[in-house]
Amino acid sequence: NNAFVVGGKSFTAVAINCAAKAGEWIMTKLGNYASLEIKYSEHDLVTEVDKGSERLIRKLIATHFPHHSFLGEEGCEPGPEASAKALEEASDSEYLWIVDPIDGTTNFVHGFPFFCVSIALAYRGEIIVGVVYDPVRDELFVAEKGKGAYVHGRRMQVSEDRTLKEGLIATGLPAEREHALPVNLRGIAELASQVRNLRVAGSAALHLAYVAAGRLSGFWEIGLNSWDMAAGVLLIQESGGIVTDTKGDTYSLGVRNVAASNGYLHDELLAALKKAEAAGS
Ligand code: 2AM
Ligand code: CA
Ligand code: CA
Ligand code: CA
Repeated sequence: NNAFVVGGKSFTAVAINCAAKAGEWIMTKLGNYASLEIKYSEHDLVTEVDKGSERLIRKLIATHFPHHSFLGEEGCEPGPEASAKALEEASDSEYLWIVDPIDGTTNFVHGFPFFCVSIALAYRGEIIVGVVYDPVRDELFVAEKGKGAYVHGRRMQVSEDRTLKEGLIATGLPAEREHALPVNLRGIAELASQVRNLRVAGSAALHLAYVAAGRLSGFWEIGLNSWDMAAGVLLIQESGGIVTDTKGDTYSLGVRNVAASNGYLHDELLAALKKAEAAGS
């Protein structure tokens, strides 16, 4: 009895196939996308490549698993309220695919080679498959609940950096500039003095995959959506790391402010974020 195979079809194989096909197509459009639209604010971009990638993934999943539910970024109205509502509406699904067709659209638009496709499958609200594919480097990160996480077919393990002082930590600048940005800038100011160095590379899903792979010691970001994190969270959990919200509460699909790490320096990361939060009040 294999929880990842139903009716002879492997969820993971379909997720990998979708990510690979979408990623390959995205690369043909790098540097020559046709239309750029602004969604919610001037920091929130979408191209026809985001939409086409989502359409491709959605169709492929539907041919294999017609009764599964689907939550994709580009199928949602923009803005935090609409995405929270879409997740809420999808939350009683048995099987729910959670898809970000391009994570790092701003990078894609500028030709900065750090973006990915993120595909997760949740069963009754629990993430059971997570796939992040970086088409630039042809790196495929795959996790199955309880079965470990792999990159290039090799088992992943989080880093062994014990303290923030030895840590390479990443974050993202929130699209919402009025409230979330100042909060995160205080976090950056606090962390910058404590860590070995900080990175802000523009793809939450790929940052999470890098924590899983031991390339980053930790990551936090404010105001994310389920599709940015779902696959990456399982990658980290299956690589020995920890994911919570920025207050230290257990991760669930509705979390928007995320803190992820190798586990060793998690408390130190949370303490720094708490200090930054207090500094603003
Ligand atoms: P995207 O490229 O799929 O939009 C960078 O800090 C991270 O923030 C990326 O993962 C990016 O995902 C996400 N992001 C970009 N615009 C956003 C918005 N308006 N609301 C929430 N997250 C956003
Ligand atoms: Ca987006
Ligand atoms: Ca995203
Ligand atoms: Ca996206």
